[in-house]
Amino acid sequence: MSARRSVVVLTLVLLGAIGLLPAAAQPPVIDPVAPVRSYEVVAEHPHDASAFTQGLIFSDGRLYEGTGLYGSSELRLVDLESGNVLESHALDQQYFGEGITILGDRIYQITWRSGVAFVYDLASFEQVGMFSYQTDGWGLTTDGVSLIMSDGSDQLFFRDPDTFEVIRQLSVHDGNEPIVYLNELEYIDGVIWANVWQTNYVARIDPETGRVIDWLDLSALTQRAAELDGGIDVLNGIAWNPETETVLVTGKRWPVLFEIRLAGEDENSI
Ligand SMILES: [Ca+2]
Repeated sequence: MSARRSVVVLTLVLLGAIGLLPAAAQPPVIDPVAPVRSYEVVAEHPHDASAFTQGLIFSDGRLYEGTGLYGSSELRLVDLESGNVLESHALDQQYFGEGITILGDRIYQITWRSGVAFVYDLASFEQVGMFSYQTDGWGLTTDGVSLIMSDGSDQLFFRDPDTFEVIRQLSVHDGNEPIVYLNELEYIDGVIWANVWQTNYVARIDPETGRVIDWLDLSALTQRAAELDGGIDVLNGIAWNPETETVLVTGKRWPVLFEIRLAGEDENSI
């Protein structure tokens, strides 16, 4: 090894050691301890294949989507049947949009690395508030009382919707194994659903203990989306439709949004 190359290697090692380099680009390997639940696909809906989906929520018969990337991050109202964008609010290009959720007449949207959460009026998409926080922002949902946020680690943060203060923190684990890269979230009938970034797995998490109750392996959906469009990115986006008791799932740049239902037992029981 030349002296110059040694310096480069040493520099990279030092940068890696102090956390300035991204973690190895290997997707996390999920080796489920908890059972893997089966599901059925109820319907396929069109989805904007240019949308870098980061947040998804269905409320009062309406589908809302948060998209990411610098310069193309938006909050959207989307027509489920056609996939058309009905309304949108663009974020300033310095913000990379992430998870969204609705509580009362407010929509909350977090950002990836800006430490900023936006609050909008649900009906008008007009910004009515703003909060700051210290971590990355990845996914967001609500149990109807607190906001629940992921930051790419194994931690979920329960936050006061009026102040954004952390009320409680939850360590997510399957058996004894911490589950990192928790991404898009959805609170469904007392269970937190979470995409695990760069995998096809969705963890269903007990909000009291952080234990993974069971898993969904959505590889078949990713495969189907890839058949329709070779340019897709990862699975991301979970929304609950309480009227049909179905779950809407999609991914970043997926041309399709799937409507699924847990199979094998009543989805209200865990
Ligand atoms: Ca969601």
